[in-house]
Amino acid sequence: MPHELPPLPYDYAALEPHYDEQTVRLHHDVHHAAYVKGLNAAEDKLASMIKAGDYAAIKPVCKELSFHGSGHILHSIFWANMTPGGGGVPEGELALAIDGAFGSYDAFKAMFLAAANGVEGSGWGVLAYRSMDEALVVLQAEKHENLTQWGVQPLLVLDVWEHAYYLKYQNRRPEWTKAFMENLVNWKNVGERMAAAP
Ligand code: MN3
Repeated sequence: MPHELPPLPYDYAALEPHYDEQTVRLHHDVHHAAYVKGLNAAEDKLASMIKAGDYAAIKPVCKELSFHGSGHILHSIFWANMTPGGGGVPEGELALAIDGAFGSYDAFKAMFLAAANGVEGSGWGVLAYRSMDEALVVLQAEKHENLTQWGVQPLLVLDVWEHAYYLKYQNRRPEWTKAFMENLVNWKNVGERMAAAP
């Protein structure tokens, strides 16, 4: 089954003024769509290789699978991680887990923003749940797939590719990441992801 671009869970302009309509439209309809297309193309190539029994092109196809597949997964989480009127602080089990892992929400927020702001080039700030030791971890992702750990479930992902913020925030990445944390995060969605994490 080919992968499909998930519809936005809100209108294009719903995250204004913190996330502008033009960027959301381009980011979802063009950039995210390209990762879906790239993932489908990579899977088509895999199917052709299996059919032909010829794996000479396996290396670039594995790279495309990793890059486009991770891009599709992270963007799908990213849209759901935001909501109009979002921000504030987490509640319930998620709040307890964050306090347990990082000491306090403020300490987590400072670390998450530092990680996102410090990504070298294009990438993501990521809060993930690691089932091996039931831990919350903050990670940076370069591109979509580099610097991760095996076996973690992304809960909160913050896109810091320039395509995610440049039209509105230009080179001021920390303004974008602060606006995301303080005005856009859907903590209910993040908590549901933790509860559902294997
Ligand atoms: Mn993006």
